[in-house]
Amino acid sequence: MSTGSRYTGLIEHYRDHLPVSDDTRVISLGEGNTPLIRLENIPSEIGRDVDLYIKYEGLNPTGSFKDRGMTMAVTRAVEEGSRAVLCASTGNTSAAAAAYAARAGITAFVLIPEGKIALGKLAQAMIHGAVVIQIRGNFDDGMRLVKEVAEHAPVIIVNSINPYRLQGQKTAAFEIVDELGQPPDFHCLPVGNAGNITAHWIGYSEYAGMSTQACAFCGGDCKHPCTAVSDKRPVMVGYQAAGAAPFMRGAMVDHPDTVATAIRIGHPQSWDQAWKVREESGGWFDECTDEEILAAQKLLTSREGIFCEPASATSVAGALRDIRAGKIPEGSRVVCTLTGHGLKDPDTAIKQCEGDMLTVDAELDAVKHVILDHLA
Ligand code: AN7
Repeated sequence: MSTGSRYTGLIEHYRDHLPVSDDTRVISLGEGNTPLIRLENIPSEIGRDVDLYIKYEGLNPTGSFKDRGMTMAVTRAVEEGSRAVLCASTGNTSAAAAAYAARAGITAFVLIPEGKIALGKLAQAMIHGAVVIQIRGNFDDGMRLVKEVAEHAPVIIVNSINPYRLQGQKTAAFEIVDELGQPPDFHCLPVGNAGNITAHWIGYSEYAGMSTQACAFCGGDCKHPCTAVSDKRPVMVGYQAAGAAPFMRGAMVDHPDTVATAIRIGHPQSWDQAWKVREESGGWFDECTDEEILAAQKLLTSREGIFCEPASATSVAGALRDIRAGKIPEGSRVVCTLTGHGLKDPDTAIKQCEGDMLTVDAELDAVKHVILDHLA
């Protein structure tokens, strides 16, 4: 069905690439179609000639990339007649599940690690009416429980072990190729469960395979860039928080810890797939300390006006280090995914800048002095 020029979400937009039929009732909040922003200040500040883009996934309806997978997973859950979905979450998956379940008129059950999810995400899960179950344990405990309980209750798991999640998320790669006309040389992502890096690889691979065929959208009679892409795919680079870096350790981590609570994950669900992505793309994994992550978050907000949550800044922290080191060479075109919006975690942002706030009397002189001193 044509909807004119109104953008109505990624399932409608990439319908031919996704597991839906003409009869499918699509559960959408207009997700996808997020900005690809070229960084203007940071590359010259670090003195490297790179073409560096941010894929700002924080601008999805619930503020993270999870919406891409959730529109697909909830659409299919509803199509299969399910009345409830279930997930474990470090926060963003629960926010997305809660919103899309509300939209669909079904129930979302979400398991979250007690005290370890950012305030905005908790607010979202609660206000959308999800049944929020805090567990005295971490995300990995929650994931284990979700798998167990789903065998005893009529619920569909909407974590990224649900294959429809990755199908939805692969569209981020489509958007990047559609916009740039070809894939970037390097694509850098934060890695937790490694679902998203896997999904991007699926997307890039599908588009590359299409390069010699007629355009899947119109049969070949259009200017759609998918007719023109080379069969090139990017080098995929995954960055983890140092306290939660099983891909660096080469083994599961039992007590993950990091300020980037979204990726406080020690037992990644897409372990094998992510190693395959690394191998097939010629990429690598690396880790960033909490200090590096927060510094990158601050750099993006203060130099480029882009506010992401700490986990998301991991991609930029790692990429900038690898660009400086020449591992990502000058002249490269690089995309970093910023997975979630900065407003998800206001506490961490404010804590970073606490000393910066001034309090003065409500008088002209006081305010004037601050401004003139500052500009002096
Ligand atoms: C902002 O919400 O796992 O490597 O339960 O929220 O695909 O797991 C979140 C993951 C990166 C990692 N950035 O992505 C959850 C959850 C943000 C995130 C990741 C997450 P994957």
